[in-house]
Amino acid sequence: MERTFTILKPDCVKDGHVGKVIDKILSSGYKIIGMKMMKMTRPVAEGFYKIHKGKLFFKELILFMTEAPCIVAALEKENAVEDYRTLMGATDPLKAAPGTIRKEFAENISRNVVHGADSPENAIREIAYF
Ligand code: 3AN
Repeated sequence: MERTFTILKPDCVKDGHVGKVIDKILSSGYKIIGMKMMKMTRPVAEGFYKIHKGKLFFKELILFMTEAPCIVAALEKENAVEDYRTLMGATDPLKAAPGTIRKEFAENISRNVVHGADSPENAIREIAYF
């Protein structure tokens, strides 16, 4: 059994999409191993996204991730990481496939509702970080 890590981002919480997104996660076969609501501080957000430090969108990304509470969660199922990337859809919701979380709920590439780990190794690291 594999684990992945997700964040229901501040736009997801503020815009009232949490229930529908969790419903999609559960109906896709995930078991929720752990979940908490938190408001990220700037150091926590910067640490989490440190691979993007120096990119043009970094400052905007940190402001966004700290603007309101989010929900962090560890999810479990077979092939959890890859299947969750599929369930989220492309980073840019305009390019996301029909039926994906981002296609249904995301406004744009900066405010895209969910994060999902991109490898099993990063999933373990990200779960430990939170
Ligand atoms: P994903 O979340 O699909 O793995 P990453 O890891 O490339 O995408 O980017 C992390 C986050 O940074 C995205 N979820 C999005 O909020 C933001 N982001 C990525 N690329 C851009 C961009 N070109 N412009 C603005 N924000 C971006």
